[in-house]
Amino acid sequence: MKLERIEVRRLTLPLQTPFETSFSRTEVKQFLLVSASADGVTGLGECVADVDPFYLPETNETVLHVLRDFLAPIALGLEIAHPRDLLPAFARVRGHQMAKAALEMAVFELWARREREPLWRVLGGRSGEIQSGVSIGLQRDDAALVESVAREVAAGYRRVKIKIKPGRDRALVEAVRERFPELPLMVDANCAYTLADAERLAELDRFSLMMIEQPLGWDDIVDHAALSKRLRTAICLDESIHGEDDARRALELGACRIVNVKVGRVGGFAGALAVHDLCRARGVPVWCGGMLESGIGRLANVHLQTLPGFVLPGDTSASARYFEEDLVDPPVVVTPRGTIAVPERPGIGHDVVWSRVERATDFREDWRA
Ligand code: OSB
Ligand code: MG
Repeated sequence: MKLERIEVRRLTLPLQTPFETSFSRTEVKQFLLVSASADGVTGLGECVADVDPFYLPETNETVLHVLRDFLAPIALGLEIAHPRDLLPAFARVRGHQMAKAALEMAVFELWARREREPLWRVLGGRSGEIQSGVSIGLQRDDAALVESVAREVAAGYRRVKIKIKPGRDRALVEAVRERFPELPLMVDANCAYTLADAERLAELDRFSLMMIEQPLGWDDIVDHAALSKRLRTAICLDESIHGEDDARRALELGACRIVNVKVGRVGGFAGALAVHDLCRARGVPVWCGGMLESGIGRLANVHLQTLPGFVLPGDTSASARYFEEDLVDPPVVVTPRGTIAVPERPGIGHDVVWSRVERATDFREDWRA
């Protein structure tokens, strides 16, 4: 297959409620959507970069630059025998995983549509349903957080993740635990601590958390290995894992016992599959993270989670928690049992509502072979 055209759009969607973490507060979702076309078929890939470099170094602007000047020319010149060829073809470009992923995911989706197969089949997954969890941002106070948790538990979610930061950790976890003693619960610090906080983090050990996600630096592995020796709670890495090599190093050094797989952070589906396979071979559980994606990226995550190593519920939850009107029809919904049905139709498997995509678009550019 030869690509004929690659298009990038920038979209803005208001969020139902602001999402606050230790590093940022997001009120509107602004993101790039990549389309790849060949043989009259188009596939879509949603980019997880943001306007600012506060989660990881890439931004919408750096993604646009790297796509236009480096990745699109490589992809347009390539004879694609399978979409897994793209990640190695991009290897000369160092880093820029989110840019690589957005284009690679578009090609995977195009491939699935051309083959008239749901994406999960191309990825080597299965049909059925996946287990759904939620990520709850920092709230006004502990009472508001407990209320939010209660709402999600009542909706059926299988596990709850809450965001913490220094000064907003122990008391908040204690308040949630008191009300929900048996709830599968975890925390995410988004890099807000240092090794000097080890004792404070060890105080969380008594709350039977499933894991603590990314307590230390975004590019750190060594300090996490040291911290891990001082905690009973399992460490899960998010920001630190940019591909298979990072996952291997982290596991070899004992920096984590669980890995959060985000397709956009590891350069695309090929990177996600490689991390998944490595962890599975070593008996390490993985789960799929989220980046407040629209239905397009959200469904891509649903398909990925049908692979057998995804043994823990991820952060993929219902569209309605984020957007009044999603870009896909039907939107992503969660059953009262906390599961999401895996689509059976080609590609991501739900219709894209192009009128909504158009309305949300404020910039577009395309490149041809
Ligand atoms: O650390 O997992 C994270 C959102 C944006 C950036 C980083 C993270 C998150 C989330 C939300 O936790 C997951 C979601 O609901 O999509
Ligand atoms: Mg995280």
